[in-house]
Amino acid sequence: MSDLDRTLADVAAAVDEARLWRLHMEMAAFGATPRGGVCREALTPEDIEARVLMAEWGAALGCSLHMDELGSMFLRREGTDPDAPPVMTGSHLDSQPTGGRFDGAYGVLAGIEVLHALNAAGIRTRRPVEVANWTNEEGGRFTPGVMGSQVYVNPDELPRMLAVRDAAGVSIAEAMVAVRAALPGARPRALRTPVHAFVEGHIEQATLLEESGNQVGVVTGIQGTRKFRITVTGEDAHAGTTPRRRRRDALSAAVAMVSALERMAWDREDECRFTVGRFQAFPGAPSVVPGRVEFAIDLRHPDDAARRRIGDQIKPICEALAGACEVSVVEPQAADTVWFTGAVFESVRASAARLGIPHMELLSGAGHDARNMAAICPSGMVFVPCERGISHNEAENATPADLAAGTRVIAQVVTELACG
Ligand code: HGY
Ligand code: MN
Ligand code: MN
Repeated sequence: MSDLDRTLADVAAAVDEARLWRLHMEMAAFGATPRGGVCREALTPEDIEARVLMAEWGAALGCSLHMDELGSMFLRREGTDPDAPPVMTGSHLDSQPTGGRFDGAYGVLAGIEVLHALNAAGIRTRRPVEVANWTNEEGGRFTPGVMGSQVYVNPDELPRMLAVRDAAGVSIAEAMVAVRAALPGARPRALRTPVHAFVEGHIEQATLLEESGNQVGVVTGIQGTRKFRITVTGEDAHAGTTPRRRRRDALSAAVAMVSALERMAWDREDECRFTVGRFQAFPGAPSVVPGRVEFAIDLRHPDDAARRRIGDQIKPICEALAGACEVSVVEPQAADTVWFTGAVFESVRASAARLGIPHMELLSGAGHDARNMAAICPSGMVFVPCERGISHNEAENATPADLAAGTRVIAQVVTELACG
């Protein structure tokens, strides 16, 4: 057995299933909801509490804490070569408003468990190892999502993102004041600081692993996405006195748009993912004809041409059905399908095989920070099953054994690439 093989065996053996589960349960306390999920939206007090706990865990493990201008955090374990770009793992601690205990948190906590395992096995890597917590992956409070990693690789987007405001009118720049105050020991991290490789652990959020009896997913890529924000503007009017012929009813027009768009996006293969996840009528009073409707479209498809064809029809269909109203269609975010190839993908696949863990290759339907990191370094993902594929739902669940199996793979990938 070579020295590296022995080191990889040691770090995987040092992953502690019970400790990893405890990390999850401690983290899940922040933003815990009565139905067993979490509401820990980006830069809220609950998110800040989670960040402080992550920083405390990192300090106890001998790591330094770094933070960039959008609040993404990096726990850094030094290697023998401090100038070498780090091998990075991690994900996000923010959640959807009715999120689960594992979406995002798993990737961060698996990274922290890797730090424990490296320390327990007494392994010195050449490259530094870093565990990331990317700001605002979910995009519920501040849109768009996957924001922290997007700004990290595209620093010129920082001013636009700092100015993004939530529904209460609070900007990210304003919310960041409390984050910095809570993490005074964080050292500044320049955006787009070089990274040698990035591997992200995540629950699958679908059922392929569970249905096939596999414990680890070797992720081949992330399907492309287009996000739209539609505003329909009519005129508030009295529900009792305004005849139909004089109405500029924004709700009636918006409902016709959504129905027509759903028909347009319907595909026999059930590959297209067309979602209207937010639909708000204003002023929202029962006896007022709505003068304004805002709704969001989340369009995803693995085939770039199909997504382009479907997405390009959205604006014309909305305009054709606006009637007496005006309609605006903006597209704040779009990303093509990204394919994971190269060192990280190969290392994930080799590690699952080496550890004898039942595994399969699969494409991610969900978006992740690894999509953005693939623009600056070899990137990849390790999936673990979640119960019945349920996610973005408080009932989200996973098993300690599956979480640990994925973490053993992440530990070997990080160690192999950091020793190289
Ligand atoms: O929406 C997504 O794909 C991710 O879970 N935020
Ligand atoms: Mn996620
Ligand atoms: Mn999510």
